[in-house]
Amino acid sequence: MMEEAPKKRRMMLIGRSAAGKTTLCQRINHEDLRYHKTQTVQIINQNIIDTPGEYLERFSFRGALIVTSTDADIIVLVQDATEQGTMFPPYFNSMFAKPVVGVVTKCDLANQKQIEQAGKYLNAAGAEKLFFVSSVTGQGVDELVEYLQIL
Ligand SMILES: Nc1nc2c(ncn2[C@@H]2O[C@H](COP(=O)(O)OP(=O)(O)OP(=O)(O)O)[C@@H](O)[C@H]2O)c(=O)[nH]1
Ligand SMILES: [Mg+2]
Repeated sequence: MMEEAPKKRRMMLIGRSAAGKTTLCQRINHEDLRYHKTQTVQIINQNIIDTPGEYLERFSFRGALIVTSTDADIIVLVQDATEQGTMFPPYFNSMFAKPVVGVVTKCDLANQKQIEQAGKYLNAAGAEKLFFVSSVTGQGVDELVEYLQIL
């Protein structure tokens, strides 16, 4: 029998525009942080699926999100700590037949109350575990990567 190298797990990032999905990818991959708007689904290093915010914001893209999620092992909901409100409806996790975790981004810009509120939105959306990160300072990113086992 042929031995196969252990397959890397693949995560899919979902969150509204400017939530910090692409910047988190850059931080995870130790790249320079530079802003560019994500226009279409991007597969990065085989282990991360980065999606444009529009896939969450526009209801007509929901089907595309579900189809894309079949290529992922784990779904990561990304919520900006400084955002008022959320785009994630309650039980959003039930759209996917995959484990769903939540990441609160931009913790470097937010106060404790904002960070807690963002976590509540993600819990309501069905995230089974939460991570609190800043892609600028690197806070929380190693813990996330270790949990996801994507590297
Ligand atoms: N201070 C701070 N800024 C961040 C953080 N994460 C992202 N940003 C900034 O937020 C802006 C949007 O970040 P992106 O990562 O491009 O957002 P996105 O979720 O990929 O957005 P779309 O591609 O439009 O869906 C950029 O200017 C980032 O520099 C963070 O943790 N801290
Ligand atoms: Mg992006």
